Amino acid sequence: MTTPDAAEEEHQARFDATIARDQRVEPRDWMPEAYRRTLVRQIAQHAHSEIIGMQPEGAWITRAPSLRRKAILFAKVQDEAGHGLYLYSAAETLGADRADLTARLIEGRQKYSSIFNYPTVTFADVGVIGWFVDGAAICNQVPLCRSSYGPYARAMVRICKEESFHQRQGYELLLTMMRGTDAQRAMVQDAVDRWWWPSLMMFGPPDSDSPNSAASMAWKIKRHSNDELRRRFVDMTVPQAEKLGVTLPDPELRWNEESGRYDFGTPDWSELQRVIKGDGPCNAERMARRREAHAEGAWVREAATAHAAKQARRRARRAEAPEGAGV
Ligand code: BYC
Repeated sequence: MTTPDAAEEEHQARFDATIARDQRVEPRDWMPEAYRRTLVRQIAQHAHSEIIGMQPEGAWITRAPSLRRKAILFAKVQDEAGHGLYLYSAAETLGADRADLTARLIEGRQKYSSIFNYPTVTFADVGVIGWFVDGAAICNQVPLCRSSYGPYARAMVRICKEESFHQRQGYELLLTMMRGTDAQRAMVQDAVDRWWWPSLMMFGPPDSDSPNSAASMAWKIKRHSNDELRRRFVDMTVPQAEKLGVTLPDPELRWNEESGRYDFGTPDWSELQRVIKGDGPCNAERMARRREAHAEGAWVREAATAHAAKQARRRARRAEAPEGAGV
């Protein structure tokens, strides 16, 4: 007879082999509790970020300068709601409860990305969010399409396709503004100056200060370190800035012939810690709006629950009724 310890060891060995062979872990499979908890933490934070991330750009839907820009922005913000929903569903495959995850966000017990705690002051911010924030999201999330947990990796495939459209719409908006007036060009440069450093912070603390990285990389949830992804983002974005005709606000930014990559300055890590802890320019506003939206949606949740209960009662009656009774 197999003892509980031996069974646990066998499960662990099978899990380790799955990871070593670069195969996917699926919801039906045994997994270590710490792996499951790490995934729920990361996926929930990611989902919350998509939902809170609707706010900064959503604020410009009623003020978009043309019908075309309004339609594009509407579509983008709706996509973000969709991303949140795929991700909450992925978390549910790990046994998490969506209502509980939402409660954790609303009570400040779970995080969301620091980047959404900065204000969108002009319409150029909409373009820069598309270019930088969605660009950073692509750098971070394309490798997550190969994440070891199947439902997360599969959700990422569609999300990345949509992020790619988001990034292009942002860049195209900025190209249009740069072809406009001096005032419009100044608006773009100002938005670039404000969003550059917070965008670099999206990738998380430096590797030397990233407590979750070692385990997440060993489990192949994360495929690259925070610093490597930040560096890829800089390498990708600098030529785009040159083409656009804007300056990135980093005096240390320069091409390094030897490494074949760009060297760049150090973000203000104390600012990242402050924003993560709730003390960013818009944390209070974002959370207040999220709580308000949740309260406003209570009747929809109640109606959906009542409807589901009614359907279940009907199904039960039908199952009990003799054939042909017509219930
Ligand atoms: N903001 O050990 P570390 C989007 C936390 S949505 C806040 O390196 P990890 C979009 C971290 O959670 C973009 N918190 O952690 C939507 C951890 O705290 P806990 C969202 C941060 O998990 C709308 C602690 O700091 N993307 O693209 O190994 C419109 C230590 O960090 C941040 C994702 O969520 C931060 N920036 O690595 C447009 C991607 N950075 O949990 C666009 C998925 C770190 O221990 N997530 N923290 O209390 C990831 O790839 C990883 O979770 C991270 C952090 C790279 C973010």
